[in-house]
Amino acid sequence: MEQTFIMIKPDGVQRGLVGEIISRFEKKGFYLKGLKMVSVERSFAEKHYADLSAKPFFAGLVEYIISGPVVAMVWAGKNIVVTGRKIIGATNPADSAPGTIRGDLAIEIGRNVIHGSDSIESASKEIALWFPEGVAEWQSNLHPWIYE
Ligand code: RTP
Repeated sequence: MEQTFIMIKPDGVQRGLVGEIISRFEKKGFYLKGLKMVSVERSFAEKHYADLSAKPFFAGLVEYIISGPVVAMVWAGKNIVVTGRKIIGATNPADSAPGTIRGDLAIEIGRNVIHGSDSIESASKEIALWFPEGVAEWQSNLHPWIYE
């Protein structure tokens, strides 16, 4: 089953949106395989966003991610990488459709409450980075009611 890495950013945690965000993924039928709250070091945040290191917003992005605890998760389900990005909405909340997490819950690109892996390859890299200990092997017993 496909997996993705989802992170609730510090603004999402501080604003009390953890339950709301988890609920959206659960209600869709995806299942939670790993979950932890962590405060990351600067070097770790820089590693996670290494692909963006040349961008002008990189320093501000790193400050944002280390500004408070984040909730790191692994979610599983059919096409979860692409579908998860749809649930999350466009990077800039100003362009995110209503009904998406960012469309409903955020205003600015630099405070867009959530991260989701953008490909299967980055999902596996990010899961390995954030969950070096691995995640529990289990499958929801709702499986036959969600998948034919
Ligand atoms: P994410 O990685 O957080 O899921 O976001 P994304 O793929 O939708 O967007 P990406 O281009 O990878 O950017 C990562 C995060 O950097 C911040 N950002 N700020 N100020 C800016 O112009 C700007 N552009 C991007 C956002 O927090 C974005 O989610």
